[in-house]
Amino acid sequence: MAAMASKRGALIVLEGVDRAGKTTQCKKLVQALLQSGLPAEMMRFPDRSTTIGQLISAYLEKKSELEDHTVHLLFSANRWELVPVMKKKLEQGITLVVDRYAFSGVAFTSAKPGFSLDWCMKPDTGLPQPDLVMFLQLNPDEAALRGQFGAERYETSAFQKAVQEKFEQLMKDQTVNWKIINASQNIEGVHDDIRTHSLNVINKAQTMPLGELWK
Ligand code: ADP
Ligand code: 2DT
Repeated sequence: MAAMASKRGALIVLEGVDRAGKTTQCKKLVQALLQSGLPAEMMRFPDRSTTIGQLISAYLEKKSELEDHTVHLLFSANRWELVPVMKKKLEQGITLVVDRYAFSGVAFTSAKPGFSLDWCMKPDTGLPQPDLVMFLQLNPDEAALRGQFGAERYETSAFQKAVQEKFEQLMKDQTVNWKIINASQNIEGVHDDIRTHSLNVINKAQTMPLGELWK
């Protein structure tokens, strides 16, 4: 195949605890980019539409039980199975806006007893490196004002607190381009911050090769 002259899209990830506004902001960002004439698509992990995703979905809905290491590896496999599609879209110049990624994978499993951060990071090592990871920071009291916890697995205040601590550990890693976003602003305020960081990184990514996560 002939070398593509076009510039690649950026890989942009939104992370944060439950109800921080990730889904709301991913949608708004994609809309804003499209309106500026920049090709963009949203993705989310877990992607519950695949065969692996359906196993994960049943587990999260508490319709099935899976051993903790096993489900961790399934979440990771669910990312790896989408890598060919992701790379193709990025090469086509499409910016991907992703609702959760390997950071949720590590934060949630390592919040369980007996799991080290190190072990949890291994299966996702080498995934496409995000050009930008925005962490939507929101304290639990404010999150509570946005609605009750749902009925899915992990949706308890004690577990979410442990997850938040693991995210804080992950954010010390300087090999990842973390930006902390104040998610307690109104929806437009959060969006303005996210859009500014994203436009910046979309520009820079055009001339940089896609990296490998945690490598
Ligand atoms: P997440 O994907 O992080 O769980 P959502 O985007 O689904 O969060 O938002 C959770 C709830 O909070 C939704 O009802 C949404 O409308 C509301 N919400 C999102 N962002 C804000 C905000 N900045 N201020 C107030 N409420 C918000
Ligand atoms: P939502 O579909 O509401 O985002 O919930 N999770 C997610 C993991 O435990 N490991 C992962 O790798 C990922 C991506 C976070 C999904 C739930 O699954 C958790 C909440």
